[in-house]
Amino acid sequence: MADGARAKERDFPMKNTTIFIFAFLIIIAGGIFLFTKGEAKQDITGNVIANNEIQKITLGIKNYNYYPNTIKVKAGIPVRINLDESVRGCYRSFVIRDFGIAKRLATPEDYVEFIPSKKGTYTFACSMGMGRGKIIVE
Ligand SMILES: [Cu+2]
Repeated sequence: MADGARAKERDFPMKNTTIFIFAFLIIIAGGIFLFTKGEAKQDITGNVIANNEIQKITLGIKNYNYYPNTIKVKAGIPVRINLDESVRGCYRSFVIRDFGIAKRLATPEDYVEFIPSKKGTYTFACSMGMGRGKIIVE
């Protein structure tokens, strides 16, 4: 019986290896999925950091638009916006017309900065207007 089992193993050595590799890849894929999901969550909750010196906002891309696409900031405190690595192409050309901002943010480290002096609702967009959102200054 033991010989029979060993013979079976020898007949299908590739099959076992293939199954192992598949299982391994599925685990890796699952890990990457959870990891990137976790990152996206951080962007949502940790978006605006107002320490009375600067309000930092990181925008990503979701459903072909900036995410979040409505942001709230406090008037009179500088706002710094950068775009994470999910933002590509013309979405990296960032425009806030009301504050005279039009800049290509080539990397996630690049940013635009301005002081939202007046309360109100303003529009931000990419240079072609495909992606757009609102900045509510309170
Ligand atoms: Cu665009």
